[in-house]
Amino acid sequence: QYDPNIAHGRPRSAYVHLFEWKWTDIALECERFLGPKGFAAVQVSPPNEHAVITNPLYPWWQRYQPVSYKLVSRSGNETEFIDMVTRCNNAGVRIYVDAIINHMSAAGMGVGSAGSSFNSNEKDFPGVPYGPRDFTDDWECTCKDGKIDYSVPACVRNCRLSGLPDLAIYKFHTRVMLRNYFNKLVQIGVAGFRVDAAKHMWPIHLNQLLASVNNLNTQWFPQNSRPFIYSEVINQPNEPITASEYTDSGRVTEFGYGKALSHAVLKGQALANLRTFGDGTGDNWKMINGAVAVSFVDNHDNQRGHGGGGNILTFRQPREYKIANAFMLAHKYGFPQVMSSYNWQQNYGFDSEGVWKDLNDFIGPPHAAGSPPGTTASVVITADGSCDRRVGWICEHRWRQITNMVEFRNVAGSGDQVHWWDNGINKIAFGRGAVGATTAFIAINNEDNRMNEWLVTGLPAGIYCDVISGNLVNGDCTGRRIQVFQDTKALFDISNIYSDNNDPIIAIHVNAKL
Ligand code: AAO
Repeated sequence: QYDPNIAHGRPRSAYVHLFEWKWTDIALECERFLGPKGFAAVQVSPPNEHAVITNPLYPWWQRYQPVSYKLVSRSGNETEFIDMVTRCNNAGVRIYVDAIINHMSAAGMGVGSAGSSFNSNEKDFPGVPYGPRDFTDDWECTCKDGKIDYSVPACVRNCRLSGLPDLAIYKFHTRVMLRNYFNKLVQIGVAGFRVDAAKHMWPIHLNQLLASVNNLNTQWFPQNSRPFIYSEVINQPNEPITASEYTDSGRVTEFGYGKALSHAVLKGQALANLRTFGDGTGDNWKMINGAVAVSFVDNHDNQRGHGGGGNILTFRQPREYKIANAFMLAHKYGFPQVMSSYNWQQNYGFDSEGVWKDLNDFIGPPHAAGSPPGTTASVVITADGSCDRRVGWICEHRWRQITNMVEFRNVAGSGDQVHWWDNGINKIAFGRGAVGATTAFIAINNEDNRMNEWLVTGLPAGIYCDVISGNLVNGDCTGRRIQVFQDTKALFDISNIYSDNNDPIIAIHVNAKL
């Protein structure tokens, strides 16, 4: 279903991907931060047993190589997982599981993170159990030389993605195993699933499987609630497989959103053009309808050059990244995902096939000092509420400019985009709500000169706290104050000085009114 199963009590309208975080850290984060700050949910890394890969050393992508559906992974064990889901639900924050169901590990003979032995060469995964008959037969693959040709749907769907043994999800036993896995998670209290590599499965098979999953746990969800589904489909305009083939079972990831937004913030085209971004008019920027989309600036793949290239903004360009996220969270389109990353040392060079890339794009999450290799470090929160950079977690979701825009979005609700203003190039502003009756308003100056404009905001008169430069604390604003006059006009004076603590954005809303 499209509905993200948000907790009742207060509006929540964006979720965060806590990439590679441990379950114990996520439980704490739900209680101390995400719940109070109005985040709707967390996408967690795959919780099931995965291959343990040592060449390269413990890459993050080992978690995309399932060995069984036992809930023991680099992020923690089953007890910790259950504790996290329980505590997050109780804090009003949902858990979405990254479900790797298209394939199993290709790591040869080995032992997985829960201790199950496997032999991928024989398609033997006794921890599930799966045997050769549960996979697509190699003869069914119509790709030339077994290499995926994205212009041929049958090849994309009946062959191995990156050499990973391809599960036949339509076969009886395979489907029972997958359904049991989903049902176990639903029973624990999980609210939804990201369907990894959906493009590589036939939509009809996926629909059948997902429809067979149980209703959500009534401890936290109303009777007959269905799991929220979003399928990962890297939609390329030039490929025959389209995202809309996957909207019967739920939303799809709209990769075009972050790509076009990053392009605009990097001045590849005018921000002013975003006036019609994804609003359904014209060709809708070749994006899927926002009501069935998950939007994001970057994800765990394209922030490191995997599966979906393009010039995507990431935490490495903080000023531009904050502009892009502020725009996304203010903008009506989709159900947005905020990325929360860890740092790694990039190392550009030619790989063995002569491709210029970051040779360190495999590096896994921060390592816990003094622990065995492959052990993930805990997140450390510093006195100012950010994550300790020395450990390596970036925690973009804790950047004030991003956190506070999540609240902006919650306040804006389903309000329309109104009172749009632009200077034709890279200064823009818009409100959310009805004409003359908005609840939130944002202005962005992405130019090398000052913005100094009186704009109609549609907001009630009064003094507002700019939630980009500060917070409303005990009725006082730690950032800039913006006065809205009776005619709903306010002065947006945004300098062009480049520094990290001078973001070229002003954002105000009725919940941060003095
Ligand atoms: C690892 C190794 C491999 C090895 C394999 C098996 O890296 O060398 O062969 O193990 O031993 C992650 C990693 C993989 C890793 C895998 C398993 O990214 O490197 O492989 O775990 O450990 C396609 C899929 C999409 C997928 C994406 C990565 O369609 O579903 O590749 N994303 C998900 C996850 C991802 C994960 C998996 C799936 C697997 O998010 O983290 O992989 O569970 C085209 C297609 C896309 C395609 C890309 C990349 O796009 O449209 O569908 O994504 O190619 O192959 C231009 C091109 C266009 C291209 C686009 C993006 O626009 O014109 O053709 O750029 O590159």
